Amino acid sequence: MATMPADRSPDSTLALLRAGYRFVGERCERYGSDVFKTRILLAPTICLRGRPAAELFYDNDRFERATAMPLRVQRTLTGRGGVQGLDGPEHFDRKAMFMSIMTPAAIQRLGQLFDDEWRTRVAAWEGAGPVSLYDELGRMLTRVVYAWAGVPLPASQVERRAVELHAMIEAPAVLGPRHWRGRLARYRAERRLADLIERTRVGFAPAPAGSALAVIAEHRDARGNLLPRRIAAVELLNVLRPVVAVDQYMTFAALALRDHPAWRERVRDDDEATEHFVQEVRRYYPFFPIAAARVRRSFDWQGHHFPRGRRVLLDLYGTNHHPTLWPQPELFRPERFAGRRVDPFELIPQGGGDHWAGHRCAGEWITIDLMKRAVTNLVTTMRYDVPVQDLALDLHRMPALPPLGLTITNVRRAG
Ligand code: HEM
Ligand code: MYR
Repeated sequence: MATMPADRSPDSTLALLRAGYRFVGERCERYGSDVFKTRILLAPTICLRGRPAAELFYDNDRFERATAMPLRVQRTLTGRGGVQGLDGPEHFDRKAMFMSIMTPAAIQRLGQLFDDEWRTRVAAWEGAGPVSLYDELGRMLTRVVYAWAGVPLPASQVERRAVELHAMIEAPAVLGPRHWRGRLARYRAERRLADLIERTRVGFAPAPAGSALAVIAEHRDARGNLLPRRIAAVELLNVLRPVVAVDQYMTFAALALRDHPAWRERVRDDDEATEHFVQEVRRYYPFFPIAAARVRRSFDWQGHHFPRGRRVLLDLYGTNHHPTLWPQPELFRPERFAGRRVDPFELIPQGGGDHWAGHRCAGEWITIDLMKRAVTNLVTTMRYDVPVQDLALDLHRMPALPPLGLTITNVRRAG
């Protein structure tokens, strides 16, 4: 058996929170290995990155998810009892519920709502002074996803709901008030949405057929049971929250357009170039850092032993920046996707493997579609300036964003 390189420190939880997106990658480079062991949350943990590692990690015979996600992540970002922590047939059934919402027609409807929203907002931005793109996109996506999902949202509540969903996204990997704001936001949102599920079930809050609210409220498991209403609320939040999180990728796309202005022309009227641009944004910019699982049955891999129950972390960011998969990974080069088959274990910002059989993100197609629309809208519907501001990404912070969320000025309608 080969000796697995080991982090020396008695516990690396704080080092992970401090190092952020580069935690696994830095150590892999130091040890000359894409596998090493460390201690996180006071327990032995194996960290992995790279294509073979991703293929291993998404093998359901070897890994399971129950109890894999740290509680602080469940209490803020994902909730408890939802699809992320299920295994086997239970996972397959719940995941099918999500995938049934993601039809091409439904994705198109969401995209159309977003384009309509964009047109309205550009008119409001014109002549209105500086615009914080990230904040605007957050409110726009909140309006759009609530409407799409069939969840009522009075205009006066949009700002509050956007803040609430952002609080959940910003909380899992920080200590202090920002973490507690995320917990409180989740507690309140789950209570409110559990009530809505109940009212939908008894017919007081009818949901449009095929909407996320209808599908989740009416879903029956293999035994014919409805989901407990609190869990239905967790799953509804698993649609609302991440659609709003796409604001972050859209902001990164706007940042990339500023830094690579030649691409403004290349993506214009060119769907393939837009797709390559969006894929490179998902590869290059930091978002979901790592996925977590536990060893289901002991096994050996590449000469290393993986004991039953061991927590394993797959470095998503590090795999998207792996030098053998992505030549010059630290350069933003959308053309790297020209003629390249997108392999399910190489480009994994939203997880790897199969959408139905495994835990790969249910919203990946929505994400790509919405990002493409944002890029097209940025280059065709308006002109704007990006004033001098601090746009440095802080890879130590999870999630990472430019500190003020990208201010644009002097917006003029075009096209
Ligand atoms: C799972 C990332 C958008 C719904 C995941 C996973 C990642 C991820 C890394 C977990 C993969 C794993 O555990 O192996 C992202 C990112 C997004 C995004 C970076 C960009 C904003 C979305 C959207 C939706 C969505 C738009 C829904 C409309 C889900 C669901 C799961 C999931 C339901 C759980 C899947 C399962 O456990 O089987 N996402 N996601 N996500 N995502 Fe996303
Ligand atoms: C979503 O809302 O599900 C999609 C985007 C969430 C991004 C969150 C980024 C920071 C998460 C750190 C979690 C560490 C997991 C082990």
